Amino acid sequence: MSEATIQTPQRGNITSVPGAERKPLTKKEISADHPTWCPGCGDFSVLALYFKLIEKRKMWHEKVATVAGIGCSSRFPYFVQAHGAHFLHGRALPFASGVSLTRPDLHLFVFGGDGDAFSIGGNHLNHTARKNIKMTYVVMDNWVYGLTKKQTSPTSPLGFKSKTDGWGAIDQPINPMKQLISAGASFVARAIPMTALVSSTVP
Ligand SMILES: Cc1ncc(C[n+]2csc(CCOP(=O)(O)OP(=O)(O)O)c2C)c(N)n1
Ligand SMILES: [Mg+2]
Repeated sequence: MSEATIQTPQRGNITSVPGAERKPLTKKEISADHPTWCPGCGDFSVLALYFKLIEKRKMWHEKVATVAGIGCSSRFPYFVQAHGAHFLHGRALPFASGVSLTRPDLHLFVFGGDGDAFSIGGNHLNHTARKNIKMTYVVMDNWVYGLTKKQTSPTSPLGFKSKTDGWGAIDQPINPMKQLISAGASFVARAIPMTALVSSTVP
């Protein structure tokens, strides 16, 4: 490793010794603001996995960028130490595409909710998958518009009672996996409670 100045939030500037092995970042070094999610929210598990990933894969602050739209889940960039942007509702993907194309050396993570990804940002989702832009998109799908206090989202199940469907949702929910595969995403995986789309070989 060549000599370089490394910025860490806890330790300030560290000039590395040439040839010295850089230690993986710890959870303490990668965390930023205290998460403001409600107790018990599944979003915490995504954050916990993110910390593990950064540590295990030895990723460095200066090589990671996080981008999000608007929603509870989209507050993710505030909770981690990395380059980050909290952008417009549904517009995280076009913003992130610009980051990816200009900085292909970065590990780019995009975070958002089901409303952000499949509703207001649905069009961008299809085209980003089609273009196979290098990024990891994590959709934290809680089947509802959480931040705005419970409106029906595109993944809300039939009969779901919300502020916009007092008698229960009558529209068939979308199937995110089918949609992303048919749009051309190169890697798609689903877990509870999140849906992850990796649009290229990252990380
Ligand atoms: C252009 C625009 N339209 C509507 C809103 C209001 N709004 C903020 S978050 C949100 C939905 C968030 O739902 P989701 O993406 O599922 O995220 P969650 O809060 O569930 O994590 C809406 C409709 C907004 N901020 N901007
Ligand atoms: Mg949601």
